[in-house]
Amino acid sequence: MTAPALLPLSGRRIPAPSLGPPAFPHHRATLRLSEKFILLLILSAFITLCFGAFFFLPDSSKHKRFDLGLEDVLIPHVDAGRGARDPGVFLIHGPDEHRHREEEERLRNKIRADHEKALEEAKEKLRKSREEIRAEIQTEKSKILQELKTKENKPLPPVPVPNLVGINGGDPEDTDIRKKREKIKEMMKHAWDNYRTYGWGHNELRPIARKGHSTNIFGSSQMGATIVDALDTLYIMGLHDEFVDGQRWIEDNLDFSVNSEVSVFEVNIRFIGGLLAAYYLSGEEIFKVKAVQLAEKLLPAFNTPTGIPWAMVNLKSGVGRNWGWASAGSSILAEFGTLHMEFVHLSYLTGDLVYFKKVMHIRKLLQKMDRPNGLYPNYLNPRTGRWGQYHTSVGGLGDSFYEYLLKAWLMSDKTDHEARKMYDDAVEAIEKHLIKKSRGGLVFIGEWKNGHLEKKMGHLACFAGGMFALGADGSRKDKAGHYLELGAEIARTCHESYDRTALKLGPESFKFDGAVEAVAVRQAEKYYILRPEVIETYWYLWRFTHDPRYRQWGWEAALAIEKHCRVSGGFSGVKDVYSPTPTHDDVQQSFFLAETLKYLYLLFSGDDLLPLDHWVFNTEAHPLPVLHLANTTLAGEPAVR
Ligand code: DMJ
Repeated sequence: MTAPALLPLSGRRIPAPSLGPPAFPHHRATLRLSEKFILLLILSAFITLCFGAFFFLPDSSKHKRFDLGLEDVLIPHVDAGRGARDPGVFLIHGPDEHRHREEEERLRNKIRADHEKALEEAKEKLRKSREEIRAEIQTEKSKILQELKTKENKPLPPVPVPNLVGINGGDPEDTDIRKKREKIKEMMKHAWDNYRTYGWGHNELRPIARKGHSTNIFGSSQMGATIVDALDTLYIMGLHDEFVDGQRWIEDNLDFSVNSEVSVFEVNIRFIGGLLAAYYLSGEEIFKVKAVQLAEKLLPAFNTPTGIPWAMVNLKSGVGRNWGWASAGSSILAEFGTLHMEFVHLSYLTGDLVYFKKVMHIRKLLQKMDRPNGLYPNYLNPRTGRWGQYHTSVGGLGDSFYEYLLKAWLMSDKTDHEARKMYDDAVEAIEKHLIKKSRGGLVFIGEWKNGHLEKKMGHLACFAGGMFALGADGSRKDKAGHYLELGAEIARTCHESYDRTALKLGPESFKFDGAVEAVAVRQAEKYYILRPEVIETYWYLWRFTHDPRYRQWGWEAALAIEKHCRVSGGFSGVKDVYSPTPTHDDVQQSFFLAETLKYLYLLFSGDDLLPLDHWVFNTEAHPLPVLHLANTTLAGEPAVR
């Protein structure tokens, strides 16, 4: 080996002395030590430099370092209220300044301590040989694998099954209604059979291309989203061969040890919700086991400084991150706020409080936060725990957070009073600031954006008609009649949005602007992708009022879907509901089988099928039984079984 040239800090190369054979026996070791010493020197110089830059640069330069990923820690605080520098950021006001300065100081100390720890660890590593390091990694790997194996094989504790009332039946006496229900079942068969033939195992179906389809919410692997999402609909419709077929696929193929980055929210509502409902309805253990395996894979998403989960998580590595489009690296209210029902059931079924604690932590954190006008903004930064853009909506980005507050209360057999209070407070603020009546007398829910009300309502927001009706009983000051009426008004508005189109199907979003009422204006808002929300609201209103108009409106929607969305290879969304000749988007969404067809089927069934005092539907229409949690306030204690 030739002795290397040494590189001093000045950069001038000093030739290594050419002394022939080593002058002393530890020459190789000495050289390795020198290399380590230099490496250490460079490392410490770099860290000192970073500290220097952080502490001695003027304040403004610190605030600009967004690209270092410290933006959330360093968002500037100003007294002047919103909008002064970045209209998208909800700023902190004067009285809180002291608290925030302390918070900054605490964060700075934490960063300093982390750096010192990292330096120590680096020094420690340098002291070890390559073989030692390799062995350490190997041991760590086997330990994790062993832990995983033990977890996967661990039998779940036996739990008393809650009272499962009305999982079959609902046969209508009226022949006409019976026929309608049969027709919906036939539509389900058509959707399922074509998926079975052309898309089996894929997440969704392209009914025209007749092949599988997927989107980034499901990650990169084939997780059979349609199978899992459709199981409980198959079950309640009595399609048992199809149900068993789906069950076999899940037993043999559904594997969560995949290197795939999925949406925590979507996987929770469709997969965990779907598996739990299938378990409760059928009693087949496999669904419970799979639900728990998947839930364990989602847990690393909660490893953020605040405990507000990332929007996405890699199922294999556990690495999480947020959507690139979300304001200032934020998590989304409707995503991290729509985990509660499933996670409470997971704790109930496993006896492991970890799930319950995660969602209660989110709730507690939200309770502590300031809410402008009593409204919850849609964006919350999981690093800093501060609101992002000041945008509130009962449609996309916000919707199911409110739904889950109400349903947490219902699901706890009305013992979770904290959830009910949060729901009541939120609805009062929504009514005050977001709900308006158009000139033509249509009640709509607008969106609060950057200081003003946008008179625009999304198809997604139409679910709220059903939510208001569901929450009527138990409302404050005995305003049950008022909320039922509000739900009916929203149902009427959403029906108008369908009725004012050529296809009698609702647009993605519609406006209330001058002469324009309940009509989409922009081309990009004219599509219908087989969404359920309007039919969902009809069903809840039907259950609470038995007013025949809801069955009539539901039937109109079913006929329109049959006429314009049905193709020989399944059902497809349409791109423009105002064009009499529909263009298809060639996607059969999994929620069409989970929700749209289920709500239609229930609309033409008797109330004894899945009665609402025993079942609560998650936001993907998966029914979960009410847990009679008497004697517990759900405030951190295990559910009483
Ligand atoms: C479904 O996945 C759920 O209903 C979710 O809460 C909102 N969007 C879709 C259906 O439109």
